Amino acid sequence: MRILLINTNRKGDLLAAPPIGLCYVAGAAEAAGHEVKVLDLCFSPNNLKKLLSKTILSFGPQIIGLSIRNVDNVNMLCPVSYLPEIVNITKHIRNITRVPLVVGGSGASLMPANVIKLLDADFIVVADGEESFVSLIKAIESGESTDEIPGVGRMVGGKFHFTEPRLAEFNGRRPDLGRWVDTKPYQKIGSSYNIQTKRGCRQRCIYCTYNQSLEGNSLRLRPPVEVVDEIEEALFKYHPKTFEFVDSVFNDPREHSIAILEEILRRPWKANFTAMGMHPRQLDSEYLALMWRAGFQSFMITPESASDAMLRSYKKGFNRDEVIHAAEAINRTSFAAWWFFMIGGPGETNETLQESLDFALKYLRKQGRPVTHVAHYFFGVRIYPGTALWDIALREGFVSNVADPLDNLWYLSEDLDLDRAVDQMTRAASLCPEVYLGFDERVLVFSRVAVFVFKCLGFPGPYWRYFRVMNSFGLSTGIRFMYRPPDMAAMLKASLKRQGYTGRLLGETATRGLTSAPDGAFRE
Ligand code: B12
Repeated sequence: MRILLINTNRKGDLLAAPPIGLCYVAGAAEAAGHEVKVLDLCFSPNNLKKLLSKTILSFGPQIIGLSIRNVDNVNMLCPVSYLPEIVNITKHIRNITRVPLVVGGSGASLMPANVIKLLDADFIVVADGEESFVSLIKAIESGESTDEIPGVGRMVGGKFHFTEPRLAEFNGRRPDLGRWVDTKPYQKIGSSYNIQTKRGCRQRCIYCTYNQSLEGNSLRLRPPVEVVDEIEEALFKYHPKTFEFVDSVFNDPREHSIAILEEILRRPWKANFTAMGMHPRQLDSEYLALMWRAGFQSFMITPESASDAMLRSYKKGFNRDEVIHAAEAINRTSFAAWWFFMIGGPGETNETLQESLDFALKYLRKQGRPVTHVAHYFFGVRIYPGTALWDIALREGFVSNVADPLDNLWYLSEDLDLDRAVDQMTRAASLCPEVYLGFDERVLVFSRVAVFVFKCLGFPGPYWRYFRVMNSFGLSTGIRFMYRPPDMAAMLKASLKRQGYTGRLLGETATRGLTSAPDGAFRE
């Protein structure tokens, strides 16, 4: 059959993400004997209608698959929903053709019943797409029932009918990203060539979906030789500047990641690597040295808090000392490390928040070292169905049984004085250029211009490492907070109100003012 696969993700800024998931699916459909075409809308001009019409009319697909990666940008202070544009895309496709429309991808898997209804699609595929999609094509082609296909859902008489996914071993598959997608525009903006070394996440973080509908909680490891063979092939075929490991947590299990790094070192070539979602546990000097030798110069690290109380609350599986040890080990290197902190989970107080901010102030400042840190603090924890946080949020009135999870739903601890919290965060950002706040995401719209400048100046990537320099410049010239919304506490409250929350956080506000740092280390 002729299968058209469309990447609907158009977030083409500094963090542009090549559609690796869609490429895995394209490869599986082709291997099953189908004629496959991939249409990547990421860097397409704004008039999508013309492009969609042209592609559909010339290729004449018999099935169309849409990949939905993000439903929103998970940012409480500058929320963006990607759904309206995706709805327009599906409507336009429906106007041209009535062939079966199948949606898949992480955005689809998170809340399948809501997404299929919103998009009026024929089928939805949850979690791994390869086998489910191929079985679905076969059933559609032969007119057989699709009802028992693992991972496939559809609307039947107004109700969502769904068969649980069966998560297969993860080996013997190659997405061959560079074959299906033009990776040059991604590289131009500073993005990388994606590689996945495993599926599944065995962490139990209370807010997270990775170990559930996205990848499941049992680890499915790819043989290290196979991973590095894929890198080698892509390196010689497509010459990407950087490879990025897109596993939920690259260094868990540690032994598997070590085997990959050692396999890279056994090869005769050199390449650059980065990873998102590094785990602070056992991120020691020995491991970092191995990463560096293998070609890493940067990575993202996601402790989410530096307070023991909050790390326990989030069920992160490590403690503050381990976060500090990781920071101290990174400080002895020349890496660029982008840290992520989530403010406001169950039990967060202004004191625990200050502990997380003091961590950056004490351990992540440059202080003449070659290391570069960016410490990114976000307000609010996004509430997804099926997580432990959803149940907590339900009990505390942040969501209701009839809440639509596609709405931007947020949790913020009722023990947090929001006005004070905003002051604490702003104060930390004004003392420390490493500190980057959720509302700074607004400046990402300028990232293409910034990347152009960095390139002209010959600066090496990843370009996010220059956030620190830009913040320093902003602080010294007084423009650092130009894009700061005027009343952030009010914005946070309005967001909670919109989702139906009526509790304590919307009551009388407590006395404004700065909290004192618990250890007094950085009070001016
Ligand atoms: C790695 C990662 C990143 C990296 C990406 C680096 C890169 N170069 O690509 C970084 C850190 C930059 C990043 C940024 C962001 N991310 Co992110 N990221 C991930 C992560 C951990 C893995 C994504 C991935 O590549 N998976 C590997 C591929 C193979 O899996 P897949 O895409 O799911 O594909 C499979 C199936 O979904 C399915 N499938 C996919 N497409 C299709 C299509 C059809 C037709 C079918 C049938 C099946 C199918 O089959 C595939 C193969 O089995 C996911 C969480 C997760 N565990 O999935 C979050 C995730 C995708 N990110 C998310 C978000 C929100 C973002 C940001 C918007 C955050 C921000 N504000 O900046 C940005 C957006 C970036 C962008 N331009 O899109 C959310 C999206 C959910 C949501 N709320 O919208 C996720 C799910 C995390 C979460 N919060 O739960 N991210």
